[in-house]
Order: sequence, then structure tokens, then C-alpha cells
Amino acid sequence: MSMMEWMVIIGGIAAIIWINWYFFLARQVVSNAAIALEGIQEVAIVVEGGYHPALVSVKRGKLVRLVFDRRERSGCSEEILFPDLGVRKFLPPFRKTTIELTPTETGDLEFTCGMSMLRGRLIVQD
Ligand SMILES: [Cu+2]
Repeated sequence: MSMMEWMVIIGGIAAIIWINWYFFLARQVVSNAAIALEGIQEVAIVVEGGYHPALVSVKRGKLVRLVFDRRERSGCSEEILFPDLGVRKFLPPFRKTTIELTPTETGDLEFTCGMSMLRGRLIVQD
């Protein structure tokens, strides 16, 4: 086999390992929202090839302030969507963008990029 073919095979294996890590290991990390004095739940989420953290646990009925810190120019992450809430917002590169919402129901509240490739979730609990 040629050098090029070997590189394609190795690249493919590396991609499979990375995808498995991303979906099965990285996603299990759940961050708890820090509750500030005023009862606002504030979470900083770094946007760089994904959402870090991607799972955030929050309390129902309390204002949640999500501060998206976008550290890249990749077109993929330029929009953030909360499909269940009808929220769509542009995230300028190398800026922090704040989205505030108050979850009224327990359960999962998903957020994605404009193409639903990058995904994250708020886990709303009582
Ligand atoms: Cu995308």
C-alpha cells in the first residue's frame, strides 16, 4: 500500500477513537451551575469544537444565565439554538454571549449549533 493509503487508514482509525471518546466518555461529565447570591444560576460554556461543559445541571424555576465563550471562528459554532424554546442566537468569535432563560419543566433541554452537529444539554431538576 502507498503512504497515502496508510495515512487515510490511520486517520480513519483516529477519527473512530475520537468519536467514541466524544460521545461515550466526554458526555458523561456533568457540571453543576454555580448559584450566585441573587439566586441566578450562572454557567460559563466554552465553545471550541464543541461545548465545554456539554452537560449542565440546573434547577427548575430559577433564572439560568449561560455565558457562551466562543474561542474559534469555525462556521459550525457561529449559531446557538435552543429548539424547544425557539431561541436562536449568533455567537461572535472571541466574544462572550449571554443567554438567559428560566426552565419551567424538569427534563432535558437541548442546545445545538445551527446544523445540530454540536450538542449540549441542560438537565433541569427540582
Ligand atoms: Cu455546526
